[in-house]
Amino acid sequence: MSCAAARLDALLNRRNRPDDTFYNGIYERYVNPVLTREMIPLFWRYDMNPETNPHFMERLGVNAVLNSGAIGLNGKYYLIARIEGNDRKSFFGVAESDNGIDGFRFWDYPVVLEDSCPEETNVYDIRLTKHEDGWIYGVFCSESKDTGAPELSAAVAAAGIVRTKDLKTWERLPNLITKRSPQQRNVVLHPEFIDGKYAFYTRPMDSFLDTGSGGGIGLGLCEDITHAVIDEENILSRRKYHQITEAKNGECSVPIRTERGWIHIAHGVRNTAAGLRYVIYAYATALEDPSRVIAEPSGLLIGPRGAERVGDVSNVVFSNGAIVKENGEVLLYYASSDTRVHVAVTTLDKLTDYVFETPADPGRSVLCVRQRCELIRRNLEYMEKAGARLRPAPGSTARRTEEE
Ligand code: BGC
Ligand code: BMA
Repeated sequence: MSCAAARLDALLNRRNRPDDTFYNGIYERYVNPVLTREMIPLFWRYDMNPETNPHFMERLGVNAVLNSGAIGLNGKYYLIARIEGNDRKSFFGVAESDNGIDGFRFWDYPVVLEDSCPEETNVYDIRLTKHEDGWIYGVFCSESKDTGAPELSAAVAAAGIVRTKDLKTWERLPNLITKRSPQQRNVVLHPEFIDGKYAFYTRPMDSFLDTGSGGGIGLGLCEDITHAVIDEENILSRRKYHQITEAKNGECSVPIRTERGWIHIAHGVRNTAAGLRYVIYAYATALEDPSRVIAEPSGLLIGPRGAERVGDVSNVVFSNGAIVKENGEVLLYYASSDTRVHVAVTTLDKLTDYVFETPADPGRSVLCVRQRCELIRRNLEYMEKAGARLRPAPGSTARRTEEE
C-alpha cells in the first residue's frame, strides 16, 4: 500500500510544462495530462483495511477519467470530471487545483446526484455555466435504455440539469424537453439571458447515435429552467459534407465573451474506416444577436496527436470545459481517446485572432489550393521585400510554381 501511496503522491506533485515539440502559434499543449485514472484517490478504489483486504487489491477500479467540465471559483480551478468505473458506469468528481495546469486533487467524495430519474443508467460530459441568475448550472447527458426498441443497446440520450452555489450541494431539475428532437446530447447553457429567457445550445438528433435530420448545433430558448422546455431550435453551426463536422457536431464548453463576439469551442466528427474521428473546432456568434454566426475558421483547432490518438475510444479529442483567467489566459481542457484529460493554454487575444482571421473552409479541393496559393504568393512577396535572409533559394519549388 505504501508503494501505491508513494506513486500517487509523486504523480499528484508532478509539475506540468508546455510541450516544446509542438508549435502552432495558437495554443500550447502541455506535456502531462492534468487528470488520469491513476490520480483517483486510493480510498475510492481499494479497501484500505488489511484485515478485509489482505492482498491490497483494487475492489472498485476506475477505467478512465475523461470529458471534464471546468470552472474558476474564488481563485481556484475546478474540473468536474467524467469518471468511468471498471463497470462502465460514469459519475462526476470534483478535482481542485491552484493554477489550473497541474496539482489537481479530487475532493474526498464524488458528486452525489439526486436519484430523481429511475430509468437513467448513465451520466456523463457535464458543462458548467456560471449564469447571470446567480446559480452555477451543470448540464450533462442522462442516458437510459430505450425499452421500446428490440436491440439490447438501444438507448435514449437526454440533457440532465443540476444547479449549485458551491459545487457541493446539487439540486436536480427535470431533464430538458426539446419538442422537435427526441434525443439530446452535448447541451450547454448560455451564461446570459437572451430576450429575457434561458438559452441552451442543443444538438438535435433523430436517434441515440445518429443525428439524422439534426442539422448541427442549435440554439433554443426557454422561459423556466425549473421545467425547461424548448419549442424551436435554430441551427447555428451546421454539419457539412466533407468537412470535419460531417457525421456529427456539438457544443463543447460555455461560449466565451470577447469584444468581437461570442467564441464557441465545439467538436466535429467524421466517419472513417477506423471508426469515428473527433476533433475540436471553433466558431463565433454576434454579441448583439447570439443566433447569428459571424466567423467560421476552417478546419480543426485541436486534433488528436501522438499518444493522444490511442486509448479506450481511439482517435478522439473531446472537450466540455474551458476557464478564462483574469489575466486573459484561456485554459482549454480536452480529453484524448476517452481516457485522460489534457490542457491547452492560449489567450483571449490569440483565440480571437485565430477565430476571426483564419479563413473559412471554401469546401472544395480546387478552392482550398487556391486559398493556400494566395497565402504563399503574399508570403513570397513579403519575404522578397523583407530581404535576402528570408528569400527562398532561387529555383525552389515555391518560386517555380509562382513563375509558371
Ligand atoms: C457512451 C458515450 C458515447 C455515447 C455515444 C454512450 O453510451 O457512454 O461515451 O459518447 O454512448 O457513442
Ligand atoms: C460521445 C461523447 C463523449 C465521447 C465521444 C467519443 O458522443 O458524448 O462522451 O468522448 O462520444 O466516444
